[in-house]
Amino acid sequence: MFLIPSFVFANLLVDTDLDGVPDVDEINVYRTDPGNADTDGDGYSDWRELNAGFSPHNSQKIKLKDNDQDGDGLIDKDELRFKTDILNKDTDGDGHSDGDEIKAGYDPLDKEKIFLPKRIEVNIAKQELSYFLGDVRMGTYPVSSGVRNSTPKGNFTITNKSPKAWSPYGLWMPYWMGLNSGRVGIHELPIWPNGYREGENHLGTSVSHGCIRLGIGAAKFIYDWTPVGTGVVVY
Ligand SMILES: [Ca+2]
Ligand SMILES: [Ca+2]
Ligand SMILES: [Ca+2]
Ligand SMILES: [Ca+2]
Repeated sequence: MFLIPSFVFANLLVDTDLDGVPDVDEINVYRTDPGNADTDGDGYSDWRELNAGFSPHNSQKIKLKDNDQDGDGLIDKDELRFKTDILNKDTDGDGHSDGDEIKAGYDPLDKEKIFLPKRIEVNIAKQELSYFLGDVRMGTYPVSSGVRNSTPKGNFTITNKSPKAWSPYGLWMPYWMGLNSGRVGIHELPIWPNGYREGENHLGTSVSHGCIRLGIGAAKFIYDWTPVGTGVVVY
């Protein structure tokens, strides 16, 4: 009586070329040849390459995170994370490449002009800010949050932005994004009126009055990427 379920299970995971990657995944996910254990003919099986993070489509020894097999501006690793076609520049056939859609925040799997939801998460214990497009974590930066747990935790929304805001503590806060939590926001390392910039060495430790400080470069990037209305989870 135990044979029946295992037979069904084995049937669901047909692996024609016996390389360890089921046909269904070769066809739908990795776009490798389900009838050839070594799609790119480099001597390493598709399974072995995928498990080690290498491209099974490129006979050069190149990782999924460094390879853009279809040349659409989206690396193979991100194609797998966004579930786009690793071998098709324009998965949804709307005339815009997968890479351009992700850069602009559109859903690369939907012909309609639908934005993927953007979200920011701040991990106080790790002193890190991550930004998400859809379910995909796009990147992480070190932050400096409020000393003695003065940064409020919870779910917030970006309610206003300013390229250079003035703090009641008497300093400039470049690339300010205010949260609906009162006076707290996300901004670049602050600048005193005499031009002194609070140091990068604060990143990774909580020294602010409650705001979430980002480093130079990271702050501008997040400022440009984030529209007003974006959700921010602080935990
Ligand atoms: Ca296979
Ligand atoms: Ca191979
Ligand atoms: Ca690509
Ligand atoms: Ca497209």
